Amino acid sequence: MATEASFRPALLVVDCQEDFCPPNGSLAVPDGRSVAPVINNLLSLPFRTRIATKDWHPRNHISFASNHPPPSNTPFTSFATITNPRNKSETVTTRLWPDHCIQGTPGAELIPELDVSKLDQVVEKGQDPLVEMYSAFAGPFHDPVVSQSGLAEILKKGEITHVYVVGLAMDYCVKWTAIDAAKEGFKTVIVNEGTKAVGGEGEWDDVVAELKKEGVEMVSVDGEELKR
Ligand code: VGL
Ligand code: ZN
Repeated sequence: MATEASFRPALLVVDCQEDFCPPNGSLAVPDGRSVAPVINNLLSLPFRTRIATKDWHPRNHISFASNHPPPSNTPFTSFATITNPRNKSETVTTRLWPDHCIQGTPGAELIPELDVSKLDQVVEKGQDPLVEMYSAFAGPFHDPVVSQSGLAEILKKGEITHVYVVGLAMDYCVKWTAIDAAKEGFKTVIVNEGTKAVGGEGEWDDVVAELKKEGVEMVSVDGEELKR
């Protein structure tokens, strides 16, 4: 009897958009554009499906500091409270950012260095003005309806077993997408060279430790020891 475990991998390319890249991105991740050649190499491998995500906010999005009154409206350092629209007693505190990835603007475009011809699908997220959504699967509330992208269903329909995550930013959308992928039951792996952090290298080790606790594995494309 054959007893091989099945291996049906998917590649998730998270938020490789102009606003997350130098030199002009409003929320540029240091060295963010450098993930493109690594991701293009991965895109040519035999994944069952290759899906890009786009942060896709309306102008009035709650994560934009510009939509909040002073004094608590400083990008990067101020926070806001957001409420589950279906359960007002469920709230989370979330960081405020410069305006970024506004639907239909140049900043929301995928970067031209990315080989989009190899993508099977693009999933947009973060459209609800009242909900922050780092994970490409769902918003921060444990709610079966609020801010669900449908990504889990797409992967399950494709009988995906393993999810490889790359893109921007390691400490926000890559992290929460990977954590949700693991929670959905996929064996989840982040490719080290395919991601960069908004916070730079400072908290990198903390993020990796948190991911490990959630069952997410880090791998390196060149097989060298992961020391960053
Ligand atoms: C992201 C901050 C705000 C990300 C998105 O893609 O990591 N970070 N929105
Ligand atoms: Zn965003």
